[in-house]
Amino acid sequence: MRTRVGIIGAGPAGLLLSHLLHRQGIESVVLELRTREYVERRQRAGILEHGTVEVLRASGAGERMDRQGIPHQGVELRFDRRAHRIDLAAGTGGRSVMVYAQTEVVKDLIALREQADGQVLFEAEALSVDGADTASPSVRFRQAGAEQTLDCDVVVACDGFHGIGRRAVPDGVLTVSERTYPFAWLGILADVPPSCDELIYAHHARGFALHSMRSPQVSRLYLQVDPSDTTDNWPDARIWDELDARFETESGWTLGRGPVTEKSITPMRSFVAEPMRHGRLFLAGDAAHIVPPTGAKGLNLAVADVTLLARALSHWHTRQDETLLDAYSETALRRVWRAEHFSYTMTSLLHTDPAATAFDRRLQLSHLRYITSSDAASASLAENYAGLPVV
Ligand code: RFL
Ligand code: PHB
Repeated sequence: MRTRVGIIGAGPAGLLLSHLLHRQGIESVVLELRTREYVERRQRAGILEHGTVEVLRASGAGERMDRQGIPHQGVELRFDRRAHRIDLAAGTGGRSVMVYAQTEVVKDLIALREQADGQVLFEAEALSVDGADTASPSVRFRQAGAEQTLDCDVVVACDGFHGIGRRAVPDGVLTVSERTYPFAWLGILADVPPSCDELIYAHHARGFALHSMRSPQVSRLYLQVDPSDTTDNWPDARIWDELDARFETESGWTLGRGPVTEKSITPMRSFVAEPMRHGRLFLAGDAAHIVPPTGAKGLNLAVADVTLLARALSHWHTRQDETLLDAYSETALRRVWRAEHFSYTMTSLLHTDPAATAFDRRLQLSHLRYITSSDAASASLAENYAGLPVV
């Protein structure tokens, strides 16, 4: 098999890249380990930055998002048993975010690729990338028990944190920066209307909690738990009681309960591998970087990476000019590190570190009070949360 751009992974990064390239007249093949049903159901992100919304809309992938997504102009920080609203639009000259689940973005992109007769091969496991530093790289993959080779001009690894793409880069080329946290998130989906109009990020001595949503009928909730914890320790009643305790306010706010339809625990990590390129192999999205979810940045970074890359590949394709491709890693990493810093800051600000001293806890509360009482500090949070322009 031969294609111009071989893409490993049909997450948001791989699918959007394939779609954007198609619009520029560049053919690609996407190899995806899992089934279509699996990638369409995998519960993950829920918040699209302003720039992500614009990219999806401009590429013709925003039609259902504009009908079913829920625009949010603010978020709530809850601590000391009180609600404090951060006005996203006021702090950013009118930028906002959209509540539209990653599952829906993925479904929309797969449908668009299908309509255009794009090649997305499901249950096709990439095994290795060969010749990354030559002019004709290739991907060896296995589908239905048979091994095949996909010859390409360029390979883009969009295969997530556990993928094989990054590992194809020889030892010593990549610099890895990493941090783990003494927290994980227990996430649930529940068939109950959200108890709030905007997301609630709650800081509490018992630990962080987040109230998000998927639709007017479905709530998405998270609790900070120990990384070694398991869902077996969290029967539904215990989850609701713990959410009640962490979201409690002095004005008597109540959380609606409903049937829990999904439950999982996710560890938290910060990770960057740089540069995001080795010869004709490019890394994009979670394959190159991970952020803890508190800043809601992972999916948005994936979209920003492939938007840059699609532009650079198109420039190369139409003008035989590699300038933008050469600039890809440095340009993408500038945004990646801003998001790394913001995600780290939001995580440290809102979680309860079991090893924190009384001094640390006083600083944390002081920081929360500053952010929610200073226009300058809340505008800075709003600017980072709603997101910087994509290009
Ligand atoms: P993905 O989505 O992990 O897709 C990678 C794809 O590659 C496939 N794959 C392979 N295919 C072929 N051959 C192989 N050898 C392969 N190995 C792997 C995988 O099956 C998969 O389909 O990476 P991508 O495209 O870079 O997208 C990144 C996002 O998924 C991720 O950053 C976000 O979900 C992170 N995230 C959030 N991001 C946000 O922007 N806003 C949020 O509100 C937000 N909330 C979250 C999150 C992530 C979470 N978890 C579960 C980690 C909340 C949570 C709980
Ligand atoms: C979600 O809706 O899944 C979500 C929202 C905000 C975050 C993380 C996850 O910061």
